[in-house]
Amino acid sequence: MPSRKTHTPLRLSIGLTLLSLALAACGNSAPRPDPLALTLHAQDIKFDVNSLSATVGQPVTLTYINQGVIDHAFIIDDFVEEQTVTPGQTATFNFTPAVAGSFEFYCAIAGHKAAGMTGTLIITQ
Ligand SMILES: [Cu+2]
Repeated sequence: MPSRKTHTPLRLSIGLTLLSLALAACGNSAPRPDPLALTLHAQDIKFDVNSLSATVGQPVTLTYINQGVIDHAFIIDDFVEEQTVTPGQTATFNFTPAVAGSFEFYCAIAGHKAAGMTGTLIITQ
């Protein structure tokens, strides 16, 4: 019957979806903690906070909002790659701290770090 055949692609699609969900579940042998949501506002010329805290092994989602009228950037040396964020733009940085310690974050635009756009990301066990 032609009407039965029209159902087959839908069933196949659902089957593949369930299979991919099952594979995704198998990939995570250890339960991962929920991501930690951090927010940092860049202004002209400062950050709204100069200290951020995170935990080893917990994924971080850092929302970086440029509230200023000039370009700002975000970088943590050897940790988060430099990215310029234009006025009004929001950028999201995802990373998972692997070691404890204090890491400097700053604005990579020339002169901004010296002007005070710097802070510390504190990672604890
Ligand atoms: Cu800046």
